[in-house]
Amino acid sequence: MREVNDIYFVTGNRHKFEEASEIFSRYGLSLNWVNVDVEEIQNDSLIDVIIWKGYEISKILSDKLFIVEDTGLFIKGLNGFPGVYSSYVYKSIGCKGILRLMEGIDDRSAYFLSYGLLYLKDNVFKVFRVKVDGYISYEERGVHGFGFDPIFIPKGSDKTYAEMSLSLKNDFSHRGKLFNRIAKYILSRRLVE
Ligand code: ITT
Repeated sequence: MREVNDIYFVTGNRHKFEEASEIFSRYGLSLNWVNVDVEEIQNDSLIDVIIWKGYEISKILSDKLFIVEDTGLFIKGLNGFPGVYSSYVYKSIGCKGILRLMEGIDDRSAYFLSYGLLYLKDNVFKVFRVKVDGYISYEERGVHGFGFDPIFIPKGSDKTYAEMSLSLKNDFSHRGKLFNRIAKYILSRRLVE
C-alpha cells in the first residue's frame, strides 16, 4: 500500500503541477513533481499521445503511482485548431497570434480537452477525460496562469482564466475537474493510505 504522499505528477510545466497540487490538497492528498523527458509523438489524437506518454514513463517509474496529463485548446471557428498542436502553437504564435487568426470570426466558441492517465502497476492504468466549453475573448485579459489563459473564458464566467486566482480557475477549469476526478478515484479505490 502506498502512502498519501507517494503520488507523482509527471510534467514539464510548473503551473500544471501547482494547479493539480491545489486540487489534491482539498482531498488531503499531496503530489510530487517529476519532470521526465519523454520523446513527444506528434499525433492527431490526444488519447494516443497520453497512452504513449504513460507507457514510456512507466519504463522509468514502473513502481510508482503516477499521473500524466495532455491538454489541447480546440477553437470552433478555426476548425479545432490549435488542438493537439497547442504546445507548439503557443510557443510560436501565442495568444496574440490566435486573436489575429480570429479577426472577423464571430463564433468564438472553444473548448479545452484534457486527458489524464493514472498509472497503477504492471501496465494497468486508468484514463480520465474532461472537456470544458467556453469562448475566446476579443483581447488578452488578466495576468494569472499560463498558456492560453488570457484569452479563454469558461462557460458560466465572464472572466478569462487569467483573471482568476489559481483556486478560482481550478473551480472552473479542465484541469481542476480532471484532478478532482483522479483524487476521488484514488480515495474510493483506497490506492493510498
Ligand atoms: P507537459 O510537460 O505536461 O506535457 P505542456 O505545457 O506541454 O506540459 P500540454 O501538452 O498538456 O502541456 O498542453 C499543451 C499546451 O496547451 C500548453 O503548452 C499550453 O500552452 C496550453 N494549455 C494547457 N493547459 C492550459 C491551461 O490550463 N491554460 C492555458 N493554456 C493551457
